[in-house]
Amino acid sequence: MNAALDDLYLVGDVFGDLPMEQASHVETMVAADKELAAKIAVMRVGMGQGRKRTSRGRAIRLVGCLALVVAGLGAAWTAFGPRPLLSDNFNDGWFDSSLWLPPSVFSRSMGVKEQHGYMRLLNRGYLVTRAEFADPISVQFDWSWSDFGENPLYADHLAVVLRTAAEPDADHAFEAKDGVMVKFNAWSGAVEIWAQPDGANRGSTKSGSLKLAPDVWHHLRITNDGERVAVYVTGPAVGDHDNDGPVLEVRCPTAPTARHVAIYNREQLAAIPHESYIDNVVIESLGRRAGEGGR
Ligand SMILES: [Ca+2]
Ligand SMILES: [Ca+2]
Repeated sequence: MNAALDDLYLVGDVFGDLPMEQASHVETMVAADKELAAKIAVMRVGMGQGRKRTSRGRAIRLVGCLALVVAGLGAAWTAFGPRPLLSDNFNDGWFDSSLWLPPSVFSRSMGVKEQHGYMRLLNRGYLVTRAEFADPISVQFDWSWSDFGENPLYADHLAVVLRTAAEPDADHAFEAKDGVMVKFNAWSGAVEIWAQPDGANRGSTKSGSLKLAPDVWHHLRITNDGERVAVYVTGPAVGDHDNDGPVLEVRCPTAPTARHVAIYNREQLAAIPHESYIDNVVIESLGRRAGEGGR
């Protein structure tokens, strides 16, 4: 029996409409379940101990039933509505090879590993979706980085690359060779967007506009409606930004390209390693055409 029917059953009981056998069943359930007892007590108080059959009581009852039916429909929509294209909370300790590709370039210093409920990226560790995603999409997840150095210059950088084949370029510090790259730079406290085919900078926030402190979680969301790419940051990093608006939005029309999504962090510099943690990745279709907005 689903929650909505349960509630309708209880409404019937509150108004004394149930046949004796069902009313007895409700009383047995209520006696055995404190939570249910509290719920039905609230309903009885709310209905004015409403076992009297007045027209006002019937009207209240009707409104109550309608509210419960609407709530039931809402729950059904949540359960059966659109699903994310990809979702991973990294909680089972197994690198899900049905969702993610192995890194195409690997050295002993680089790492990508699911552990302790997160995905750990070490020294240009690449996390790459197995699937390719057509625009428009949104990508969101939680990010925290570790500060291993005594020198703030060695803060981590996190890159999120859309529309990419996710091939690291050995000639350019293993950055992705193609795509639209959103880089979160914890040293400069800024977000930058770089895009192929010319590799040009398409826009940056002001230096110091985002206080991307280590060892705290920042929630990052990037929308790509096929025409514009927008970046949203929530959490302690936001500084002076309005939480509801993008920290950066640039024009970046769709071009024919591969369509993987890649997330990677900074390479090892001198003896200083770089480590980032990722959690709760969700990729969704925005379900609208290009030019209709990215939220
Ligand atoms: Ca897993
Ligand atoms: Ca997790």
